[in-house]
Amino acid sequence: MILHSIETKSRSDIEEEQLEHLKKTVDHVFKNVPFYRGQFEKMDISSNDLNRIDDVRKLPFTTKKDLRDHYPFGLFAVAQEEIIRLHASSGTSGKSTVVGYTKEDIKSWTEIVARAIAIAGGKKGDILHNAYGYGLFTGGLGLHYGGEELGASVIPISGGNTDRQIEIIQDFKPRILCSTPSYALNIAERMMELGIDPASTPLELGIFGAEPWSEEMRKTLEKTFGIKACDIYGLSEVIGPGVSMECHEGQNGLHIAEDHFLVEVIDPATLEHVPDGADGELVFTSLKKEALPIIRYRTGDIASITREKCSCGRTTVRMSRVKGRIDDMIIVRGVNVFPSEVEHHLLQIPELVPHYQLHLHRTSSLDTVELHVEMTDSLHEHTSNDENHPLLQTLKAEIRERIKSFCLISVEVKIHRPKGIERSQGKAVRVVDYRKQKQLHS
Ligand code: DLL
Repeated sequence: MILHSIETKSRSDIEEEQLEHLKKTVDHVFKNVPFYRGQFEKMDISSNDLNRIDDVRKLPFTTKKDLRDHYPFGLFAVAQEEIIRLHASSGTSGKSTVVGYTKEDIKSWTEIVARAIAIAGGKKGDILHNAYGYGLFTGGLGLHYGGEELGASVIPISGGNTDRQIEIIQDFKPRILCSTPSYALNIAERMMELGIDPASTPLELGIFGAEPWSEEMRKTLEKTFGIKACDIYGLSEVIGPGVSMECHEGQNGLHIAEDHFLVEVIDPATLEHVPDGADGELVFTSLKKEALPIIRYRTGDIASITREKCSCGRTTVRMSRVKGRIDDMIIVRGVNVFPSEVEHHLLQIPELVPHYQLHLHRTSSLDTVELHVEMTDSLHEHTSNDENHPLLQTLKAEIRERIKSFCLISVEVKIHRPKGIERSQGKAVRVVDYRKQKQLHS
């Protein structure tokens, strides 16, 4: 295992390097981005006020709204002819956010992702099946360039056309599968339908991310494919995949590429910092980006961080799995729940397959939650397609009880027959909010 120099530095050395690049980034945006210049002038702050890394707290936050307000290129810090790539994230409401990269940015990102794949246990000579979507989404091209840089043979299959994916996996014998965890499950399920045991493929490693997933989902994927599954995190506004990556040795938190990104964790309500180990909203500042440097970007993602050295030997800050996005948090009568927490408990029920959705409704002034789950083939056979079968009634009650006691919310359970819940080709849709749709239509 070859570690990058940043990965084993002492905390003070890491912070010294970060401070130097933070100052440069602040000067860069002050000079080239009117939005930031305006903010800094209003707050009477410049890079001269940054004497230690914690002084980043003196700087203003950037939000998704700021990016949208300057759609498409308003926050870019270089001339258009310096931009060699554009990506965009779709977003469910409003305009998408557009991100740009200079030649140097693409070089950095490529190196970051190559490192990430290596952290997960990938190496030169591996065949890498890249089922992240190619296009404006950063997943496909991000993993593609990183894989090539590492010296892997990249199969640029993109998402969708699952039968073709399976044929390629069987014929090309990749060691690494890159996709969203929900799409990996979809591939496994289709393999089983075709009479192929997913564990019989040569796959040894899954690099899964781009959506929240639970520890139970990891176990399911590892068992089904007979692989090690590692979590990759990133977001287009910060760079794309590779902002952090879980190591295959520890599988205990994701190592942040601290030479490129400075992380903070805040309470999203008070905007105050929370201590290490406590959940809060992740905030990132880019340290080396040219085209779209970003200052204290509020990701909306909930996780915690630790600065403890990892068993793999790396000293870089690790973040926990992302529990979910603040926007996806379900609030029912004062109780907050993330879909990933519901997933964690659902996946412990052997009669269910790992596909589910939460539907939110509003009846008069009360919010209600329907939990849609799907039974296994064998339960379906057992219950002979009878919705009122006592086994299904018992299962419903068990699910309701379990969610009530662990997640503290009451849900109405709907059990679907096999394949009754829509499968994802990319990011899974876990929450469908009919409350908003109602409001839109009324
Ligand atoms: O999803 C980048 C990516 C591609 C990451 C491939 C990993 C693999 P966006 O489309 O901009 O970028 O979406 C970013 O996805 O703010 C999180 O809410 C969510 N997300 C990304 N990775 C994870 C993860 C890509 N490992 C948004 N766990 C982020 C949980 C994740 N959520």
